Amino acid sequence: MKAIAALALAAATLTLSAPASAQFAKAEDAIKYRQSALFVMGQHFGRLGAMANGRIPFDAKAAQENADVVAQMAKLPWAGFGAGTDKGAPTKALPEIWTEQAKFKEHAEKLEAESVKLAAAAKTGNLDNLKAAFGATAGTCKACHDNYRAK
Ligand code: ASC
Repeated sequence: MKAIAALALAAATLTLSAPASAQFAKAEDAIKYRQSALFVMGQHFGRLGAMANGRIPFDAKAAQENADVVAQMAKLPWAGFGAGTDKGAPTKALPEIWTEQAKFKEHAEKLEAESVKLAAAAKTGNLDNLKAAFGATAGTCKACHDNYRAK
């Protein structure tokens, strides 16, 4: 009994501490999860873009906060692209995501890496640094969308 209780506790701890490898009850949940993560990331990324493109004044503190959220959110969507989640809810995800998994993963990792650099750039408080890192990060969004998202 003790061993079973210990195992159950270990499993619960793992689940609670690893949201990025969340298991989903059904494909629809995985699809909603990845779309939600990408949507939240896009909202925060958009605020950085507004500063980088001069549509709103540069606010170093806000930039840092938004970039930190982007860097965190960038880790999440990928758990929602598991096997069998190509359908189950409306989605623009293309079949190539599942037939070219290694390439798709490379795209995901590029976004994650650039968003970490973006957060570091935002911490410098320098608008030019932010602009450069924003452009590099946006390039990774676009590359993946061009290849793996329906128009
Ligand atoms: C954004 C956003 C994207 C990317 C992409 C970059 O702000 O929501 O998906 O930038 O448009 O090309």
